[in-house]
Amino acid sequence: MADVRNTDLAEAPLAPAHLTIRREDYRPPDWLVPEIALDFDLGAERTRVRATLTVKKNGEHDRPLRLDGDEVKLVSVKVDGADAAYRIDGEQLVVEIAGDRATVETEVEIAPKANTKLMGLYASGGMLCTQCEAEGFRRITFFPDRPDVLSKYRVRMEGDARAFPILLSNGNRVAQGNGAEGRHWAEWEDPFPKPCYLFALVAGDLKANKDSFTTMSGRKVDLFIWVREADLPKTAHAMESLKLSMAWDEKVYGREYDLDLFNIVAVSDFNMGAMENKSLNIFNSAYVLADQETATDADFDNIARVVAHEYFHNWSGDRVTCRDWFQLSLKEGFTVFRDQSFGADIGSPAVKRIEDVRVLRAAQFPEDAGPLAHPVRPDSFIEISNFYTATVYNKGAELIRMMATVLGPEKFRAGTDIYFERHDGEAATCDDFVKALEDGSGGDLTPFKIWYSQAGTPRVKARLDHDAASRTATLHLEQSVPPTPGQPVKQPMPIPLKTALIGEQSGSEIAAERLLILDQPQQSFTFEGVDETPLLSINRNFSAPITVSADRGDDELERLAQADTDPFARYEAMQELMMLALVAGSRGEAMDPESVIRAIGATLKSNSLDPAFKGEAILMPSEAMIADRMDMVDPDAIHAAREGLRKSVGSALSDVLLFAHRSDSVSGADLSPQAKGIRRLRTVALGLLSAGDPQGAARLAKTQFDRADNMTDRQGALGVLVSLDAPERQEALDAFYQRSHDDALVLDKWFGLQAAAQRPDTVDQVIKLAAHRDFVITNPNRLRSLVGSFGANQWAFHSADGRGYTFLADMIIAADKLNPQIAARMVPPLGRWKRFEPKRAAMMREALEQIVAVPGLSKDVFEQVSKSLA
Ligand code: 0A1
Ligand code: ZN
Repeated sequence: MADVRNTDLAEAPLAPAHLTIRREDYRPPDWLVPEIALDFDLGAERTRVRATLTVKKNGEHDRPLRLDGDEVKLVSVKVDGADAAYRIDGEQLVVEIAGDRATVETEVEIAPKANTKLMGLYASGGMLCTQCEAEGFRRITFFPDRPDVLSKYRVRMEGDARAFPILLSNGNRVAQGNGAEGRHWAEWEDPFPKPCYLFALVAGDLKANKDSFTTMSGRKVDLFIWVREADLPKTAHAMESLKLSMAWDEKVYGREYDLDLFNIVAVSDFNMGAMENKSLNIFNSAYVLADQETATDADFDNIARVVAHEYFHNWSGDRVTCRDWFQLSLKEGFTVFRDQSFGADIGSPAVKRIEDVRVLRAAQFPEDAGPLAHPVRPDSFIEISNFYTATVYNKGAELIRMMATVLGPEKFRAGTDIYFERHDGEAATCDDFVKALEDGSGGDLTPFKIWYSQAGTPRVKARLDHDAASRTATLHLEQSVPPTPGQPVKQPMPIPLKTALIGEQSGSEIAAERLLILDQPQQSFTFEGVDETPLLSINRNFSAPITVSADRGDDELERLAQADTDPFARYEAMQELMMLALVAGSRGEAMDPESVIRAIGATLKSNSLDPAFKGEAILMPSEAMIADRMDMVDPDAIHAAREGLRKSVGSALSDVLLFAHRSDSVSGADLSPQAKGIRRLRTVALGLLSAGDPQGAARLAKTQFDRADNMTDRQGALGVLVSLDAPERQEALDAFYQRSHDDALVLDKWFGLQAAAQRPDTVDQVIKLAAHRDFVITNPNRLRSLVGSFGANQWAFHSADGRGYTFLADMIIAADKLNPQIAARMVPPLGRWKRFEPKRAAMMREALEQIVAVPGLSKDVFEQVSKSLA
């Protein structure tokens, strides 16, 4: 890992003790650890860990061995079997080694049950499990905790056979046996050298859904999904997703699984979605467990996505890992791109692209426009956990997608083949990845590297001039990249824009799609043979992660919403049409809803569009997305404008909306894209109906709720009801609670839906819910479902009296004492204060100041809050 220095005062004015780590300070490790043997004496209260490290000097130097530790109690240190001289320097154990090689043995004690950070070895629902990425291994034993130290692991664990009948680690089980007094043990060996962040151990009373997969070279792989016995029936979808993923990676990337065993374990307390530990993936139970009664279609899709993501990491992450944490997007951006492509291949590519872009716009664009903006490959950090961001993951995926678009599928595949072969067993960099793509394709990708280093979302202005006399149309493009923290001046970037022209009358493609590369501040492109008035279809399929302002009026957008030959561009025209009205309304200007009403009506009535697409296209941009278009955000004005437009649409189109809501009844067991699309459209239609006729819609929603044979319809109905003032609201909430209060994942939905309600009293409800007996602050899913959903509910969170801010600040302070990583993830809604009207801005700032004044604040929260105040 890079050297550490005192925090630069200019960057973080309030930094007392927290250190900034810089990419430019990277140095290779002084000592390598080719082998490690771990011996665990397991107990929830106390676990003893003996580690035997074979260490080897790396290069010529006389520096001691430095091992990282965090909250581990040191019992003893030996070098080559003898008591050794050592010292503790901060959190490191420093051992002088005489020669070039040695065997270093340490013994430590850790306390899994007291580990509320959920990093390292911790207890969850009676089982013990680990989470080591990014720097959790140092909470288990002393070790050079950095991703470029790769070791072969041999792990022995022993514990009570009744409490922990199942003992798992990475690789293969090589021995097991019974010990004294009801204890038993197992030994595991992983033949693949790996960085310590990929180490995993699980001990608990678990049962497996067992299956197998035969790889392309004919090897049979045993597959296990480990859960509590009662949850076994909910593992079928995860297992199917796993087998599909294994086959897909063989077919699309030529990547075969490399061991005879693959384990997935579900745990209910987990900081993130899941973790790709070599052959022992550990999952947040939310991304494993699903059945028709408890999971929505979106939950099923998310399970497939996360199972695929973790599985794909076996190559993009485990076999080829990262040299240092600044290279995180090397594995994450690429793996997200891979899981997105998988999702497109197993469902509808157009709808999948729309969903992925919606996530990017909702999560990454605001990040890139705010105080926490950072490049895909960051230059510095205080706490690496804060950099598992939408920028590193989703913008990183867009960057890979742009390079894949420019190269085309065959050349891209030739490049990834070289990447995997060249760097197998290594810790690589983002530059290595680009070089492999270049060597595989023969192309020059140097210009695209700026996407790794320059933060901020590029803006492109587009103007199309048609000259009927010369039958040409000229597209004038201009790009700019806004300043971001630490990057006041920006360079032009290469922006691949898939572009076509659509005939205003004919509605057909009058100039076929071209891939334009905008790489200058200003550039023009000419289309020949343009006889008809052309309409501009630009950034088709969202070929670049940018914003476009194309100066297209309502008529043009309405026409494109019906006629564009690219489904994404068609969706985009629809969204832009709504956005124009919403922005005008939010500014207090007159809002003419007629073109929106006509366009939504035409979309709903179209015979050629599938229901899933319709559901996406008519979904109104969120209040947060409208806010992104405003110079100064007034949440009340935005809310009023959006509700106003929803009401106009809901009233004017009640017939077609009722038809979309009523029609095509499908079985809840049917998970085909068609059935999912019908359910999606049904609830989107219900939402619009509720704006036009709240009482009538409350009755419809209650009927949908009562009759639902699946969670999608039930949650969809409740999601509409929670924002209404009708007796059906409370009835449905109570009924939902009754059905679900012993199912944690379903109860999360109950909390989340109420926190997302569009009501003036949501802030009061949320404060009450935080005192509810089922609210558990130590469980990340529950905390996210209440506090995360509330922070994303713009109108409620920004309640004019500032109580939303005080509530969030109190929650962050309370959560920080238990789980800093999760607490830090709740900071961003407060951080956007500069964009809000002055009264709210002042209160948001005050809330941030209140947090940063807390003594003993974690570096996780400190980093996010101090950067937000800067
Ligand atoms: N590598 C995982 C994400 C992950 C990162 C940190 C964690 O620590 C709590 C857990 C998971 C992934 O991309 O899926
Ligand atoms: Zn990942």
